[in-house]
Amino acid sequence: MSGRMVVAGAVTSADGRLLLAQRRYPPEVAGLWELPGGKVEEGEDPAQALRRELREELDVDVEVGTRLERSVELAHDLTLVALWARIVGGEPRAVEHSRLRWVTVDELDEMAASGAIVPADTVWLPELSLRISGG
Ligand code: DCM
Repeated sequence: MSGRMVVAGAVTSADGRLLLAQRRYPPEVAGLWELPGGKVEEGEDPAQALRRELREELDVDVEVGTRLERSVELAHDLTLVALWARIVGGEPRAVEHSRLRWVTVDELDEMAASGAIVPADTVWLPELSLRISGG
């Protein structure tokens, strides 16, 4: 792993859904759905960065769990990782995204099949499907 890290949250609900957020920018991915998150800042660990990003983007407090296995090398020397998380305070709202959606595993699969998921985030589909379907 080199360069800076971007951390995304695999935010799950007690009833087995995953929180997806629809991007507004840049044009290549505007309208596509992602695991919300952002760049890890100097002096932060990934969990701290995710808690900060999800407060900024979703207006919620989250408890962060373990890391998903896969990571992705993005352009511009950025490495994208994901952490499991659950909401412990607040109701999520789309502060920076166009919309938010809680999806079931079937809905996630359909969205992926129709190309609605941000390309980088598709590496996590197997892990996400296993977890949110109760595996
Ligand atoms: N990114 C991604 N998938 C995510 C979150 C971020 O591919 N779930 C990418 C998009 C940008 C970079 O990481 O290239 C920085 O994200 P942002 O623009 O949200 O700060």
